[in-house]
Amino acid sequence: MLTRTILHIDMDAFFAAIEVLDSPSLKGKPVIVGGSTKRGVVSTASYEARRFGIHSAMPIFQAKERCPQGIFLPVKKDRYKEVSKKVMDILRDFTPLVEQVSIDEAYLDITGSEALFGNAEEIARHIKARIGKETGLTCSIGIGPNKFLAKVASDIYKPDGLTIILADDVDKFLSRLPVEKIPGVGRRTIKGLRHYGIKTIGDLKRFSKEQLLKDLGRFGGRLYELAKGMDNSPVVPYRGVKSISSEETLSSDTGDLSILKERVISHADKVAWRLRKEGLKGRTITLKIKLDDFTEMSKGLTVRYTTDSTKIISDSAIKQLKDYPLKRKVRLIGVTVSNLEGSKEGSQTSLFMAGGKKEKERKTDEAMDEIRERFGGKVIKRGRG
Ligand code: TTP
Ligand code: MG
Repeated sequence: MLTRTILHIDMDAFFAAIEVLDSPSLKGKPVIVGGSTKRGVVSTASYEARRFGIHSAMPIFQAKERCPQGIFLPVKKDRYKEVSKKVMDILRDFTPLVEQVSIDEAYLDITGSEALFGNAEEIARHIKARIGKETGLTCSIGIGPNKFLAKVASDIYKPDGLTIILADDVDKFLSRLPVEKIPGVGRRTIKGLRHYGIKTIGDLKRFSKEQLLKDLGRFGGRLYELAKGMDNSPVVPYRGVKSISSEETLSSDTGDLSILKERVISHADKVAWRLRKEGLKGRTITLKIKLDDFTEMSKGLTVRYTTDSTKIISDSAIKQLKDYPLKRKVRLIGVTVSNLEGSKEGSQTSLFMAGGKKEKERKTDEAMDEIRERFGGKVIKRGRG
Protein backbone atom coordinates (compact mmCIF):
# COMPACT_ATOMS: atom_id res chain seq x y z
CA MET A 1 0.00 0.00 0.00
CA LEU A 2 1.04 3.54 -0.67
CA THR A 3 2.75 5.13 2.31
CA ARG A 4 1.87 8.73 2.91
CA THR A 5 3.00 11.40 5.30
CA ILE A 6 0.18 13.58 6.53
CA LEU A 7 0.50 16.66 8.70
CA HIS A 8 -2.36 18.13 10.71
CA ILE A 9 -2.08 21.64 12.00
CA ASP A 10 -4.31 23.38 14.50
CA MET A 11 -3.74 26.91 15.74
CA ASP A 12 -3.60 27.41 19.51
CA ALA A 13 -6.55 29.18 21.18
CA PHE A 14 -7.03 30.80 17.79
CA PHE A 15 -9.53 33.67 18.35
CA ALA A 16 -8.13 34.46 21.80
CA ALA A 17 -4.53 34.37 20.59
CA ILE A 18 -5.37 36.92 17.87
CA GLU A 19 -6.99 39.20 20.45
CA VAL A 20 -3.82 39.02 22.55
CA LEU A 21 -1.74 39.70 19.46
CA ASP A 22 -3.79 42.81 18.70
CA SER A 23 -3.75 44.02 22.31
CA PRO A 24 -0.46 42.91 23.85
CA SER A 25 -1.55 44.10 27.31
CA LEU A 26 -3.84 41.03 27.38
CA LYS A 27 -0.88 38.67 27.35
CA GLY A 28 -0.98 36.17 30.21
CA LYS A 29 -4.56 37.10 31.11
CA PRO A 30 -7.72 34.99 31.01
CA VAL A 31 -9.20 36.12 27.68
CA ILE A 32 -12.60 34.80 26.68
CA VAL A 33 -14.00 35.39 23.19
CA GLY A 34 -17.66 34.81 22.59
CA GLY A 35 -21.13 35.97 21.68
CA SER A 36 -22.05 39.13 23.49
CA THR A 37 -25.77 38.51 23.71
CA LYS A 38 -27.42 37.28 26.88
CA ARG A 39 -27.62 33.76 25.55
CA GLY A 40 -24.16 33.88 24.00
CA VAL A 41 -21.65 31.09 24.33
CA VAL A 42 -17.87 30.98 24.56
CA SER A 43 -16.16 30.63 21.18
CA THR A 44 -12.80 30.03 22.75
CA ALA A 45 -10.69 31.00 25.73
CA SER A 46 -6.99 31.61 26.26
CA TYR A 47 -5.12 28.84 28.06
CA GLU A 48 -5.04 31.07 31.17
CA ALA A 49 -8.85 31.18 31.13
CA ARG A 50 -9.08 27.42 30.55
CA ARG A 51 -7.51 26.92 33.97
CA PHE A 52 -10.78 28.22 35.39
CA GLY A 53 -12.62 25.42 33.59
CA ILE A 54 -13.77 27.61 30.73
CA HIS A 55 -14.18 25.97 27.34
CA SER A 56 -15.83 26.45 23.93
CA ALA A 57 -19.64 26.30 23.83
CA MET A 58 -20.00 27.13 27.54
CA PRO A 59 -22.66 29.81 28.17
CA ILE A 60 -21.06 33.21 28.74
CA PHE A 61 -22.94 33.76 32.00
CA GLN A 62 -21.43 30.55 33.34
CA ALA A 63 -17.96 31.59 32.23
CA LYS A 64 -18.47 34.89 34.06
CA GLU A 65 -19.37 33.01 37.24
CA ARG A 66 -16.30 30.83 37.00
CA CYS A 67 -13.94 33.61 36.07
CA PRO A 68 -15.25 37.04 37.08
CA GLN A 69 -11.84 38.62 36.44
CA GLY A 70 -11.87 37.29 32.86
CA ILE A 71 -11.60 39.66 29.92
CA PHE A 72 -14.66 39.04 27.75
CA LEU A 73 -14.41 40.09 24.11
CA PRO A 74 -16.80 39.91 21.18
CA VAL A 75 -16.07 37.80 18.10
CA LYS A 76 -14.26 39.63 15.28
CA LYS A 77 -14.79 37.12 12.51
CA ASP A 78 -13.29 39.20 9.67
CA ARG A 79 -10.07 39.74 11.54
CA TYR A 80 -9.73 36.01 12.34
CA LYS A 81 -10.43 35.13 8.70
CA GLU A 82 -7.68 37.47 7.59
CA VAL A 83 -5.16 35.73 9.87
CA SER A 84 -6.50 32.35 8.82
CA LYS A 85 -5.84 33.19 5.19
CA LYS A 86 -2.27 34.16 6.03
CA VAL A 87 -1.72 30.85 7.78
CA MET A 88 -3.22 28.83 4.92
CA ASP A 89 -1.08 30.71 2.39
CA ILE A 90 2.04 29.79 4.34
CA LEU A 91 0.97 26.13 4.37
CA ARG A 92 0.50 26.16 0.60
CA ASP A 93 4.13 27.11 0.17
CA PHE A 94 5.02 23.64 1.43
CA THR A 95 2.61 21.63 -0.73
CA PRO A 96 -0.41 22.37 -2.88
CA LEU A 97 -2.14 19.48 -1.10
CA VAL A 98 -3.61 21.55 1.72
CA GLU A 99 -7.12 20.75 2.92
CA GLN A 100 -8.50 23.45 5.17
CA VAL A 101 -11.08 21.91 7.48
CA SER A 102 -11.94 24.88 9.68
CA ILE A 103 -10.84 28.44 10.25
CA ASP A 104 -7.72 27.31 12.13
CA GLU A 105 -7.13 23.77 11.01
CA ALA A 106 -5.76 21.99 7.95
CA TYR A 107 -4.34 18.73 6.66
CA LEU A 108 -1.26 18.65 4.44
CA ASP A 109 -0.15 15.69 2.37
CA ILE A 110 3.61 16.18 2.48
CA THR A 111 4.48 12.83 0.91
CA GLY A 112 6.10 14.54 -2.07
CA SER A 113 7.51 17.55 -0.24
CA GLU A 114 10.38 15.93 1.60
CA ALA A 115 12.94 16.35 -1.18
CA LEU A 116 12.05 20.04 -1.23
CA PHE A 117 11.94 20.99 2.42
CA GLY A 118 13.48 18.20 4.50
CA ASN A 119 11.87 15.37 6.43
CA ALA A 120 8.45 15.61 8.04
CA GLU A 121 9.75 16.92 11.33
CA GLU A 122 11.84 19.56 9.61
CA ILE A 123 8.85 20.61 7.53
CA ALA A 124 6.77 20.96 10.69
CA ARG A 125 9.47 23.10 12.32
CA HIS A 126 9.73 25.29 9.21
CA ILE A 127 5.96 25.78 9.25
CA LYS A 128 5.95 26.68 12.92
CA ALA A 129 8.80 29.13 12.44
CA ARG A 130 7.14 30.84 9.49
CA ILE A 131 3.77 31.08 11.19
CA GLY A 132 5.48 32.47 14.26
CA LYS A 133 7.42 35.04 12.28
CA GLU A 134 4.67 36.09 9.90
CA THR A 135 1.64 36.03 12.19
CA GLY A 136 3.04 36.06 15.71
CA LEU A 137 0.97 33.00 16.64
CA THR A 138 1.69 29.44 17.71
CA CYS A 139 0.17 26.21 16.46
CA SER A 140 0.26 22.53 17.22
CA ILE A 141 1.20 19.99 14.61
CA GLY A 142 0.68 16.25 14.36
CA ILE A 143 2.32 13.99 11.81
CA GLY A 144 1.26 10.49 10.90
CA PRO A 145 0.76 8.01 8.06
CA ASN A 146 -2.85 9.14 7.53
CA LYS A 147 -5.29 11.94 8.36
CA PHE A 148 -6.79 10.24 11.39
CA LEU A 149 -3.44 9.63 13.07
CA ALA A 150 -2.14 13.10 12.18
CA LYS A 151 -5.24 14.68 13.73
CA VAL A 152 -4.99 12.58 16.88
CA ALA A 153 -1.28 13.48 17.09
CA SER A 154 -1.82 17.24 16.86
CA ASP A 155 -4.12 17.09 19.86
CA ILE A 156 -1.65 15.21 22.08
CA TYR A 157 0.47 18.17 23.00
CA LYS A 158 -0.92 21.68 23.00
CA PRO A 159 -0.12 24.58 22.81
CA ASP A 160 2.93 24.82 20.53
CA GLY A 161 3.23 21.04 20.22
CA LEU A 162 4.79 18.79 17.63
CA THR A 163 3.91 15.10 17.82
CA ILE A 164 4.89 12.41 15.36
CA ILE A 165 3.29 8.98 15.16
CA LEU A 166 5.52 6.54 13.32
CA ALA A 167 3.91 3.62 11.52
CA ASP A 168 5.55 1.18 13.94
CA ASP A 169 4.16 2.94 17.02
CA VAL A 170 0.55 3.16 15.90
CA ASP A 171 -0.73 0.30 18.05
CA LYS A 172 1.11 1.37 21.16
CA PHE A 173 -0.11 4.87 20.62
CA LEU A 174 -3.76 4.12 20.05
CA SER A 175 -4.33 1.40 22.62
CA ARG A 176 -4.58 3.74 25.60
CA LEU A 177 -6.31 6.59 23.84
CA PRO A 178 -9.91 7.26 25.02
CA VAL A 179 -12.49 6.59 22.29
CA GLU A 180 -13.76 10.16 22.49
CA LYS A 181 -10.50 11.27 20.90
CA ILE A 182 -11.67 9.71 17.64
CA PRO A 183 -13.05 12.47 15.42
CA GLY A 184 -16.76 11.97 14.91
CA VAL A 185 -17.33 10.04 18.12
CA GLY A 186 -20.02 12.02 19.86
CA ARG A 187 -21.85 11.62 23.12
CA ARG A 188 -24.29 9.06 21.76
CA THR A 189 -21.62 6.75 20.39
CA ILE A 190 -19.66 7.03 23.62
CA LYS A 191 -22.73 5.97 25.55
CA GLY A 192 -23.21 3.01 23.22
CA LEU A 193 -19.59 2.00 23.56
CA ARG A 194 -19.61 2.33 27.35
CA HIS A 195 -22.45 -0.16 27.34
CA TYR A 196 -19.94 -2.74 26.11
CA GLY A 197 -17.25 -1.55 28.48
CA ILE A 198 -15.33 0.14 25.71
CA LYS A 199 -13.39 3.14 26.98
CA THR A 200 -10.18 3.13 25.02
CA ILE A 201 -9.32 2.39 21.42
CA GLY A 202 -7.54 -0.70 22.73
CA ASP A 203 -10.87 -1.94 24.14
CA LEU A 204 -12.49 -1.31 20.79
CA LYS A 205 -10.03 -3.58 19.06
CA ARG A 206 -11.34 -6.62 20.89
CA PHE A 207 -14.55 -6.47 18.85
CA SER A 208 -15.01 -7.95 15.41
CA LYS A 209 -15.98 -5.85 12.44
CA GLU A 210 -19.30 -7.70 12.14
CA GLN A 211 -20.17 -6.94 15.73
CA LEU A 212 -19.38 -3.26 15.43
CA LEU A 213 -21.28 -3.01 12.16
CA LYS A 214 -24.28 -4.70 13.71
CA ASP A 215 -24.35 -2.49 16.79
CA LEU A 216 -23.23 0.84 15.42
CA GLY A 217 -24.08 0.68 11.72
CA ARG A 218 -21.74 2.06 9.10
CA PHE A 219 -19.89 4.17 11.63
CA GLY A 220 -19.07 0.90 13.43
CA GLY A 221 -17.20 -0.26 10.33
CA ARG A 222 -15.27 2.99 10.25
CA LEU A 223 -14.47 2.68 13.96
CA TYR A 224 -13.14 -0.82 13.38
CA GLU A 225 -10.67 0.54 10.84
CA LEU A 226 -9.71 3.59 12.86
CA ALA A 227 -9.01 1.41 15.90
CA LYS A 228 -6.40 -0.33 13.78
CA GLY A 229 -5.05 3.06 12.76
CA MET A 230 -6.29 2.61 9.22
CA ASP A 231 -7.61 5.56 7.26
CA ASN A 232 -7.35 5.93 3.51
CA SER A 233 -9.22 9.22 3.15
CA PRO A 234 -7.29 11.55 0.87
CA VAL A 235 -6.29 15.15 1.53
CA VAL A 236 -8.67 17.08 -0.72
CA PRO A 237 -7.46 20.60 -1.43
CA TYR A 238 -9.36 23.51 -2.91
CA ARG A 239 -12.74 22.16 -2.02
CA GLY A 240 -14.99 24.61 -3.79
CA VAL A 241 -12.27 27.17 -4.37
CA LYS A 242 -12.80 29.62 -7.11
CA SER A 243 -9.30 30.91 -7.60
CA ILE A 244 -5.66 30.32 -6.82
CA SER A 245 -3.37 33.21 -6.05
CA SER A 246 0.05 34.14 -4.84
CA GLU A 247 1.00 37.62 -3.70
CA GLU A 248 3.45 39.46 -1.48
CA THR A 249 3.99 42.78 0.17
CA LEU A 250 7.38 43.85 -1.21
CA SER A 251 10.22 44.33 1.26
CA SER A 252 10.35 47.94 0.08
CA ASP A 253 8.04 49.91 -2.21
CA THR A 254 9.36 50.13 -5.76
CA GLY A 255 8.54 51.53 -9.17
CA ASP A 256 11.34 49.56 -10.86
CA LEU A 257 9.69 47.69 -13.70
CA SER A 258 12.38 45.03 -13.97
CA ILE A 259 12.01 44.10 -10.29
CA LEU A 260 8.23 44.07 -10.63
CA LYS A 261 8.43 41.88 -13.72
CA GLU A 262 10.64 39.43 -11.95
CA ARG A 263 8.21 39.22 -9.01
CA VAL A 264 5.26 38.74 -11.38
CA ILE A 265 7.03 35.82 -13.07
CA SER A 266 7.77 34.25 -9.71
CA HIS A 267 4.13 34.51 -8.57
CA ALA A 268 2.83 33.31 -11.94
CA ASP A 269 5.14 30.33 -11.68
CA LYS A 270 3.92 29.49 -8.19
CA VAL A 271 0.27 29.73 -9.18
CA ALA A 272 0.80 27.64 -12.32
CA TRP A 273 2.65 24.99 -10.36
CA ARG A 274 -0.22 24.75 -7.90
CA LEU A 275 -2.72 24.47 -10.73
CA ARG A 276 -0.75 21.66 -12.32
CA LYS A 277 -0.27 19.80 -9.06
CA GLU A 278 -3.96 20.03 -8.41
CA GLY A 279 -5.12 19.10 -11.87
CA LEU A 280 -6.81 22.48 -12.32
CA LYS A 281 -6.81 25.01 -15.10
CA GLY A 282 -8.07 28.56 -15.18
CA ARG A 283 -9.22 31.02 -17.75
CA THR A 284 -8.91 34.42 -16.08
CA ILE A 285 -5.50 35.74 -15.10
CA THR A 286 -5.42 38.76 -12.86
CA LEU A 287 -2.52 40.94 -11.83
CA LYS A 288 -3.07 42.55 -8.47
CA ILE A 289 -1.21 45.68 -7.51
CA LYS A 290 -1.44 47.81 -4.41
CA LEU A 291 0.31 51.17 -4.58
CA ASP A 292 2.11 52.90 -1.73
CA ASP A 293 -0.98 55.03 -1.09
CA PHE A 294 -2.93 51.78 -0.65
CA THR A 295 -4.99 52.23 -3.81
CA GLU A 296 -5.52 48.90 -5.40
CA MET A 297 -5.99 47.73 -8.91
CA SER A 298 -6.74 44.37 -10.38
CA LYS A 299 -8.27 43.94 -13.76
CA GLY A 300 -7.75 40.54 -15.22
CA LEU A 301 -7.50 39.10 -18.68
CA THR A 302 -9.50 36.17 -19.90
CA VAL A 303 -7.64 33.79 -22.20
CA ARG A 304 -9.21 31.67 -24.87
CA TYR A 305 -8.50 28.26 -23.35
CA THR A 306 -8.20 27.28 -19.72
CA THR A 307 -4.54 27.02 -18.85
CA ASP A 308 -2.00 25.88 -16.28
CA SER A 309 1.00 27.06 -18.25
CA THR A 310 3.60 29.16 -16.45
CA LYS A 311 4.39 31.00 -19.66
CA ILE A 312 0.80 31.87 -20.59
CA ILE A 313 0.00 33.01 -17.06
CA SER A 314 3.14 35.10 -16.63
CA ASP A 315 2.89 36.62 -20.13
CA SER A 316 -0.66 37.67 -19.43
CA ALA A 317 0.20 39.14 -16.03
CA ILE A 318 3.19 41.00 -17.46
CA LYS A 319 1.05 42.44 -20.23
CA GLN A 320 -1.27 43.82 -17.56
CA LEU A 321 1.71 45.24 -15.70
CA LYS A 322 2.95 47.01 -18.85
CA ASP A 323 -0.51 48.39 -19.63
CA TYR A 324 -0.86 49.79 -16.15
CA PRO A 325 0.08 53.43 -15.69
CA LEU A 326 2.41 53.21 -12.69
CA LYS A 327 2.06 56.67 -11.17
CA ARG A 328 3.32 55.65 -7.75
CA LYS A 329 5.52 53.00 -6.19
CA VAL A 330 4.15 49.49 -5.76
CA ARG A 331 3.66 48.09 -2.30
CA LEU A 332 2.05 44.71 -3.03
CA ILE A 333 2.03 42.56 -6.12
CA GLY A 334 0.52 39.23 -7.00
CA VAL A 335 -1.14 36.98 -9.55
CA THR A 336 -4.50 35.22 -9.38
CA VAL A 337 -5.97 32.63 -11.71
CA SER A 338 -9.72 32.18 -11.54
CA ASN A 339 -12.53 30.67 -13.59
CA LEU A 340 -11.16 27.26 -12.65
CA GLU A 341 -11.94 23.93 -14.14
CA GLY A 342 -10.76 20.48 -13.16
CA SER A 343 -8.53 18.66 -15.60
CA LYS A 344 -7.77 15.51 -13.63
CA GLU A 345 -10.06 13.27 -15.66
CA GLY A 346 -8.33 13.92 -18.96
CA SER A 347 -5.27 12.10 -20.23
CA GLN A 348 -1.99 13.92 -20.71
CA THR A 349 -2.61 14.36 -24.43
CA SER A 350 -6.15 15.56 -24.11
CA LEU A 351 -5.02 17.90 -21.36
CA PHE A 352 -2.48 19.31 -23.73
CA MET A 353 -4.93 19.66 -26.59
CA ALA A 354 -7.70 21.15 -24.50
CA GLY A 355 -5.31 23.37 -22.58
CA GLY A 356 -4.20 25.18 -25.69
CA LYS A 357 -0.68 24.80 -24.44
CA LYS A 358 2.09 24.30 -26.90
CA GLU A 359 3.96 21.03 -26.70
CA LYS A 360 7.22 22.85 -25.94
CA GLU A 361 5.68 24.78 -23.03
CA ARG A 362 4.15 21.65 -21.62
CA LYS A 363 7.53 19.93 -21.69
CA THR A 364 9.21 22.91 -20.05
CA ASP A 365 6.59 22.98 -17.28
CA GLU A 366 6.97 19.24 -16.72
CA ALA A 367 10.74 19.46 -16.61
CA MET A 368 10.60 22.42 -14.20
CA ASP A 369 8.16 20.61 -11.93
CA GLU A 370 10.43 17.61 -11.85
CA ILE A 371 13.48 19.70 -10.98
CA ARG A 372 11.49 21.56 -8.36
CA GLU A 373 10.38 18.31 -6.79
CA ARG A 374 13.87 16.83 -6.83
CA PHE A 375 16.02 19.74 -5.82
CA GLY A 376 13.77 22.31 -4.21
CA GLY A 377 12.06 25.47 -5.30
CA LYS A 378 15.03 27.71 -4.62
CA VAL A 379 17.18 26.41 -7.47
CA ILE A 380 14.61 27.25 -10.10
CA LYS A 381 14.66 30.57 -11.78
CA ARG A 382 12.91 30.90 -15.04
CA GLY A 383 14.40 33.01 -17.77
CA ARG A 384 12.23 35.04 -20.05
CA GLY A 385 11.69 34.27 -23.69
P1 TTP B 1 -10.38 25.08 18.07
O1 TTP B 1 -9.17 24.77 17.27
O2 TTP B 1 -11.25 23.95 18.48
O3 TTP B 1 -9.96 25.84 19.41
P2 TTP B 1 -8.82 26.88 19.67
O4 TTP B 1 -7.98 27.11 18.48
O5 TTP B 1 -9.42 28.11 20.25
O6 TTP B 1 -7.98 26.19 20.83
P3 TTP B 1 -6.98 24.96 20.75
O7 TTP B 1 -5.66 25.51 21.17
O8 TTP B 1 -7.52 23.96 21.69
O9 TTP B 1 -6.98 24.49 19.33
O10 TTP B 1 -11.28 26.11 17.30
C1 TTP B 1 -10.74 27.15 16.51
C2 TTP B 1 -11.56 28.41 16.65
O11 TTP B 1 -12.90 28.17 16.26
C3 TTP B 1 -11.60 28.92 18.06
O12 TTP B 1 -10.53 29.79 18.36
C4 TTP B 1 -12.95 29.60 18.11
C5 TTP B 1 -13.80 28.89 17.10
N1 TTP B 1 -14.75 27.99 17.77
C6 TTP B 1 -16.05 28.45 18.03
O13 TTP B 1 -16.41 29.57 17.66
N2 TTP B 1 -16.92 27.62 18.69
C7 TTP B 1 -16.56 26.38 19.12
O14 TTP B 1 -17.39 25.66 19.73
C8 TTP B 1 -15.23 25.90 18.84
C9 TTP B 1 -14.81 24.53 19.31
C10 TTP B 1 -14.37 26.74 18.18
MG1 MG C 1 -7.23 25.48 17.39
